Amino acid sequence: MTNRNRSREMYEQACRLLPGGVNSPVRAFQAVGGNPLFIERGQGARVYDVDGNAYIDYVCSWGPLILGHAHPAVTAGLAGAIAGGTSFGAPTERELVLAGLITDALPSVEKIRFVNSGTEATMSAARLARAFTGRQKIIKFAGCYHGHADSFLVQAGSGALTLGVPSSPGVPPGLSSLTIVLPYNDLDSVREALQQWGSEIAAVIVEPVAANMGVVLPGPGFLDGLRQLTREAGCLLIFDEVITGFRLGFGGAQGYYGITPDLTCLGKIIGGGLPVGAYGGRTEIMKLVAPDGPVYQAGTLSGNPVAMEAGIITLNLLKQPGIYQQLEERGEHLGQGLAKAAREAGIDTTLNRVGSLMSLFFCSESVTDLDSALKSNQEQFARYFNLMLNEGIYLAPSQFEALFVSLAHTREDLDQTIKVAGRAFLQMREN
Ligand code: KE4
Repeated sequence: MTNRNRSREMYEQACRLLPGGVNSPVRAFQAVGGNPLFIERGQGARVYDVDGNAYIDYVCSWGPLILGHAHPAVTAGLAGAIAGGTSFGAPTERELVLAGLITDALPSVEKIRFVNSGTEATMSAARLARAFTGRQKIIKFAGCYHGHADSFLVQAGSGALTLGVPSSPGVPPGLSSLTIVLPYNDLDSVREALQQWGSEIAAVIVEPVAANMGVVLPGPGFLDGLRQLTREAGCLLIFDEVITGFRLGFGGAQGYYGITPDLTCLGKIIGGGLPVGAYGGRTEIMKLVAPDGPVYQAGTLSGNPVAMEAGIITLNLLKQPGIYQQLEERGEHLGQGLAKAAREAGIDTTLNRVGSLMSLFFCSESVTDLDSALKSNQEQFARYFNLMLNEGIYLAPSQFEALFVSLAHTREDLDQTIKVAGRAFLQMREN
């Protein structure tokens, strides 16, 4: 058993100062038991906890660290940026550079606004869609997470087509009733909802590859169908690409699947590990955003030059030829290895993967929506998580999160991970 005494001591102190001892709930290990690790530093594919233990890291800060930790170009670039000051509350050239990289990569994004998180991006996109259409209702999908803005902390009401109810205290029922929650991959439910509420729907927001119920891929025709149905209904299609943006390819999920959304929300990778979010779309819509137009949205640190620098360096490296082929090869090797190891140990698993983004569910059926994801054996996942952690493999501490592979993960790292997983599955079979 690895020594984690300092993490434990720090967590006890943290719990006196921070709700749940963390600054974001999923970090608290509540789904897998035990105390969270306190991380001292990261380097490449590894993180090191305050007790000096090393782990091959597949959380990658929940997606941003696609280059791995402390990439030399990023740390050098940040040192240079910081030397000139950290924030001015005024336009800087770095905002133009990152905006140019993103708008060149995503043709559907003619104009973009930087914010500080994915939550701000989706919250602002929803406000903008409501202003542009003059409508109030939003359709989202069960199991998709779009950050913690009130309009999205909503769960399906009694029936799929009923109006949403708050999924958190503090969210006004009056607001949540403007959100309709439908099953992911269920185009018929979208068709019915648009028939029932079409003239009131401002937007449909979707994770083009869902990654917050575990990874769930869009079924054949799902995204195309959303594009067509929203166009017919006169509402906007919002792609929440906070995770998929620059993860699936340099053109994001919209490039990978060939769909043109009306608005795109970004985060994570575009900040290279620093706090950056963004929303964007065609000029016809974005021109409504203040100060061009009347839709208010603002932020003290929006477009922060140091954060911009991290994003610029990261995207410039991702733009190099062959990068996404390398990520695909790594993802395929790891995914196939994990699935094979589970199969050989007689443990039922389902692997959902696209590129370097994947989830291993502990169930035998396919996972295509939240209901099927919830059939996964969460106790088995918790046992798997801890067996892996004790052998130096750091996975996301929840069945309903994703596994991220970075460019820093070597073949040896992946093979070591597969070997440890094989031992874990055998132990799971024994008891
Ligand atoms: P942030 O506000 O956390 O930057 O982004 C919210 C968000 C929006 N859209 C999607 C598709 C997202 O996945 C997220 C945030 N992702 C979670 C991980 N599943 C962040 C981890 C956390 O909440 O601590």
